[in-house]
Amino acid sequence: MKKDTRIVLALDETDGRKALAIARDVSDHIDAVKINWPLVLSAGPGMITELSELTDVICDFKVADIPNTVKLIVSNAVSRGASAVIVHAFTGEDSMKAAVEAAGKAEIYAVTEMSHPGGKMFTALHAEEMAAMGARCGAAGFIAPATRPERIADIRRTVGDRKILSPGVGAQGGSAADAIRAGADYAIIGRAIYTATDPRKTAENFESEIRSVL
Ligand code: OMP
Repeated sequence: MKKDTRIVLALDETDGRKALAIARDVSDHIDAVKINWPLVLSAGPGMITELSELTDVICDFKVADIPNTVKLIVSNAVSRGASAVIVHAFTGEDSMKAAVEAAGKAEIYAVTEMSHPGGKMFTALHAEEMAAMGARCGAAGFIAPATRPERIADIRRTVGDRKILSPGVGAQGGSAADAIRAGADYAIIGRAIYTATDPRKTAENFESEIRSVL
C-alpha cells in the first residue's frame, strides 16, 4: 500500500454503484479503500475485485475464528484481490498465525483496541499484549483508535515500525492530525468522507490536515 496521503477510505456505503463512484472520485486523495460487511453483503464479494482495479483494497472482515475458518476466509479475500485483511487478535496465536500464512504476500492487520466506547471494556485491557502477539506472528499492521490518540502512542511503542491504521476520525470524534501525530501511519475515515456533499473536497481537506503535521 502506498503512503502518500495517509488516508484509508472506509467505504461502508451499501449501494455498490455509489460506492464505486465515490471511490473513483476520491482516488487521488486516498492510499487504499477499506471495505467491510455492509458493502460486501449488499453488493457482493465482486466489489473486492472491482475496487482492487482502482486502488489497494483492505478487507475489514474482522475475522475472529478457529485457524481453519480464518484460513478459508483470508485466502478467499486475497484471491479476489484484497491487499490486506483485518482480523481480530483476541482469538490467539494459532488463529493469527493461520491468517498470516493464508495471506501469503498480502498483509494481515490485527485489531488491538477498538475505537468506540465499548472498546475500553475488554479490548483496551489487553491491547498491548494482543499487539505484541500479532507482531510475533507476522502481522504487518495494527488497528488502534484515533478516538484515544494516547493509545496509538502506546501501541506504537509495542509494534515498532509496523503499520498502524487508526479509525475513529470524524464521525466518531477523533482527529486525523492527532492520530498521525500520535504515531499512526494512516487515518481510516468513513462517513466523514462518503456521506459528505463533496467527498473529493473533503478527502482533499483531510489530506491537507495530515500534511500539516508531517
Ligand atoms: P467511520 O466511523 O464512518 O469513519 O468508519 C470507521 C470504520 O472503521 C468502520 O468501517 C469501522 O468498522 C472501522 N473500525 C472502527 O471504526 N473502529 C475500530 O476499532 C476498528 C475498525 C476497523 O477495523 O477498521
